[in-house]
Amino acid sequence: MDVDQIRMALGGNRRSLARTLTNIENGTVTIQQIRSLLGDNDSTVKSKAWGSLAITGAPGVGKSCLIDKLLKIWALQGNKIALLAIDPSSPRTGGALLGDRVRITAIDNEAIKNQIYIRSIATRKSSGSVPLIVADMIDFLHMAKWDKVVIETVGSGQSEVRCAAIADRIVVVEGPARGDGVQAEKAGLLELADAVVVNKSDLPGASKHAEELLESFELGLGDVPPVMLTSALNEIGVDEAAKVLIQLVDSGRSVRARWRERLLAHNERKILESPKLEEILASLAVGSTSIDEAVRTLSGE
Ligand SMILES: Nc1nc2c(ncn2[C@@H]2O[C@H](COP(=O)(O)OP(=O)(O)OP(=O)(O)O)[C@@H](O)[C@H]2O)c(=O)[nH]1
Ligand SMILES: [Mg+2]
Repeated sequence: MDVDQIRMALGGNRRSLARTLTNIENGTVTIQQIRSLLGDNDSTVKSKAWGSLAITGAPGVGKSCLIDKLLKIWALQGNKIALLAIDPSSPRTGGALLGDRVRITAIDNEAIKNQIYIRSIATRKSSGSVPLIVADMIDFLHMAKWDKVVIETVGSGQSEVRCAAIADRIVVVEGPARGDGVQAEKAGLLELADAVVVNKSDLPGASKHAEELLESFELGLGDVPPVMLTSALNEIGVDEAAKVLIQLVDSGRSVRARWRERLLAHNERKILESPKLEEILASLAVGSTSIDEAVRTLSGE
């Protein structure tokens, strides 16, 4: 562990920050090691304001475009914001690298570029549990005084949903209605939403979809999250969304679902990071152990 590098990162050096985050991503340093080095035992004050906000939704709904506008507004208000863009190089999203299709232009703005930090996470390279790597990166960014961390993640697939569940708040971005109502496949993600943004309001079907979403939330249990309409492209509704999102409160409705995802993520880490994993996989492959036995061994029973 490079102690000087960590101290420089915490002191505001961006190159050291990038390197430390890479080490966390590769598993060569853990957040526990960093905390014990600093004599810090997670004394983060739990305030009502969020420290991390996940922005999630299907590929192409306009998450990056919307985030670019939100970062600009929040930075101009004096916030320091880091963006962690997860899995932008996934084959599913057509291999569009961060900034490839939609550049985050907020960092080109001289007035605010020192208040914005952008980092992408290539999950395919990771051998550990991605959601918890993201959690550790958020922790380190907070330690380095990046008070607000925004996470962009595609909202399909278990690992991505779990990445979103790591954040203090979850915003689901949707597009205009495709005439198929609110799909069951999306219900799981919407269950986690503290707010929903229907983007591309310049296209037909957006307000209809916002109404459909409100109706389905009203049919469900608990409080109804804010549902907002934006056109990130034409910068319509974005100021209002920025205002609601920066002070977004935890919807009581999503708390249990979020803890379920976190519990599963921790369980996954236990398995993926077990020193016995390879050995157990080999035994399972040749049939010399049962799955029940393997689970018992991995959970240390
Ligand atoms: N008409 C319209 N197009 C938009 C709007 N917002 C974004 N787009 C376009 O939608 C496309 C996808 O935008 P992105 O911001 O890359 O979407 P994304 O959700 O980040 O996509 P992935 O990261 O690949 O999941 C781009 O061509 C944008 O220009 C909008 O409000 N209206
Ligand atoms: Mg994107």
